[in-house]
Amino acid sequence: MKFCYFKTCAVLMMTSACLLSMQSCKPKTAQSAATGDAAKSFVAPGKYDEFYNVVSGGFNGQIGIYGIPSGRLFRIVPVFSQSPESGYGFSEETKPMLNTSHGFVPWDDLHHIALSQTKGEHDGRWAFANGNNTPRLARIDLTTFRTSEILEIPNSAGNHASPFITENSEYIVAATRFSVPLDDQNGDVPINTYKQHFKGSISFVAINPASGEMGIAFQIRTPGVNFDLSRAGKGKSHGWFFFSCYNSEKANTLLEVNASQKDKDFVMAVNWKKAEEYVKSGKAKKQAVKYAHNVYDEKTHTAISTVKNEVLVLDPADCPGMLYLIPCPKSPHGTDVDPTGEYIVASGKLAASIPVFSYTKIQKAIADKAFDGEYDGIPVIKYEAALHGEVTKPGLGPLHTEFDGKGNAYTSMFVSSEIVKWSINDLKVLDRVPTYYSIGHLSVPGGPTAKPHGKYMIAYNKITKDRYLPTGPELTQSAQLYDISGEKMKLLLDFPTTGEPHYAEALPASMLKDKQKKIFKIEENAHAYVAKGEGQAKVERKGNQVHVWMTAIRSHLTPDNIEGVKLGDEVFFHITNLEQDWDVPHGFAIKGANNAEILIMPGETQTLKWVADRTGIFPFYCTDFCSALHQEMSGYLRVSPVASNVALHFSTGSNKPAVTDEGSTTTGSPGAGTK
Ligand code: K7E
Ligand code: CUA
Repeated sequence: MKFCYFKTCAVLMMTSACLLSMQSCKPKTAQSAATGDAAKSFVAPGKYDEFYNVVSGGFNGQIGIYGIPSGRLFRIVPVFSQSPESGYGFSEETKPMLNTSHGFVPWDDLHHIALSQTKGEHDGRWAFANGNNTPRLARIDLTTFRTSEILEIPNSAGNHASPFITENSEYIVAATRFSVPLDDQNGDVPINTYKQHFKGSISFVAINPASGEMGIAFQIRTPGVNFDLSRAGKGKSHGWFFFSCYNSEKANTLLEVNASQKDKDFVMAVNWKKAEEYVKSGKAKKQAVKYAHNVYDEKTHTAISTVKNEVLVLDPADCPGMLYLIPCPKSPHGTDVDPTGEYIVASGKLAASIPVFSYTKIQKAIADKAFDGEYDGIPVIKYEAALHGEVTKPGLGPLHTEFDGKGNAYTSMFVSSEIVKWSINDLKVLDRVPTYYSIGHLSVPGGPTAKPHGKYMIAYNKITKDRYLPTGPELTQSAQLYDISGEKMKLLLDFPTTGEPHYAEALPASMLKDKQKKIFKIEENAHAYVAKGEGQAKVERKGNQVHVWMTAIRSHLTPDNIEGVKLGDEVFFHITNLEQDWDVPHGFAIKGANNAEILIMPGETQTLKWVADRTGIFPFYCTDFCSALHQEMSGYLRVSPVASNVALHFSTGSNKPAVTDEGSTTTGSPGAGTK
């Protein structure tokens, strides 16, 4: 790791080694600037935070829910990854959530959050997130903080420019990071035929306004560039989407060098209202594909995975006026639209300035045909014709920009490790603060909406180094909270995060806190194996499967003695939590289970599969300390040899001897029940 030192006011005094290597630079002010202003981030014991902060977990495939301004962690929501804490992805009911066309994929790399919007403002209904590796989108219900739905994206490889959302949640988008041969073609081609065979793809995923359910409305086939990030237009630019693309060189090796050859890459402007018209008029062609769509049903407490076989595809060659390219220096990363919808800020990682484009000028350039030729048949708008202006000398390695709704923009600078505040109107730099270290995304609550909630800004840093007590080679990830209510930005707090945070969105606590689901009503439980009372508890054999309808209530499991299971049997423990009080989950675990515990919420049924791999006695127990007699909340399962004639038998509270298939009782000595 190379370091360079600079004063925060003299950004240009960077060594060229630092710039070339794109490594982080350590601000010289590191210690002195980190005094903080603890009072402003202090939330007294028993008091609530002002904002819920929904934070991507990066390569842990989860989402973290934090309070702002305290930085306290409230919940980890498993999305693309199995969770041993809740049993998500381990229980029989939730395994289908992780089904894909590749089979069961229990992990992904989650980068971006999009909160649902109505009229350009947060509406507090759903959070959406992208799976970057095996391309997927997820929807999280903000009344349960659980993953409700996962949709796989075909014709994609690396779902990075995703899931950005339109101002009325009409669509979220999913644009491929890696161009690849299309799914219905033989992809077994030489890699050096990239230019010929590799294509890009942007999916428009429609959101059902009532249920939130996702469906791929159409895809747009694009040149074989790499899509990085995106934002929807809003207000006057509603109906448009803006995507940053790099690798306009279409390089397929040593991208570090070969995809940075050209002076400019592109921002792709997509007129999606026009695309909708083309779909309506029959311009879209059907393509055979295969992708999974997984939906969790809160009534049956079970997910169903459906495999779909078709997408509608628009070819830009058939759809004039749908796509335009705007030249953008150099390897743009974030593309962000200001609250008014007029300005589009593109952050070129290797650029010395930040170009700000004007929606009005883009429209005029299109009307005037102010083009600089074409790229793969798509008109390229003249840079100057689209440009509002450039922020000059902002810092090094601009990545992402957020807004405060007061005419200011805040851009994260990866290389120079700082946040730069500038004025959208005159493009003047107003303030800069160091970050510790190498900031990636930044987030202002409501920052990507038409009405930012302002007040705070959170930096999500890529490198932690000396900020916390060290923990061996792997250090915690780190976020920092800044006060942006005044003219100058002020650092308030460092707080660690789980996974690698990329983007996050925060919304006022008042939008969510009073509509949280507290229990599932037991009378509405439509699970196929529910036991709505202890009287319905039972054990049944179907071939080598044994199904246990078990109930859990403080402080016993029913049944708690089970005999007659044979070696090799697959035992399905279907456990219904009979509690109807908030905050009383029960857990379930059994020795030797090849998965995890399951945690069952009040009124819910969940299933743990367990295979009897040896004979003997196996204790099972509740894993969540639920009452003073939690330790007593347990039971025993007996496994007998295959040839044994111990009859299937279960009980709670009675202590009768086991029965053989012939009806006589066994005495319990080893080998009992055999003749
Ligand atoms: Cu949104 Cu982190 Cu994937 Cu920038 S990316 S940092
Ligand atoms: Cu139920 Cu511990």
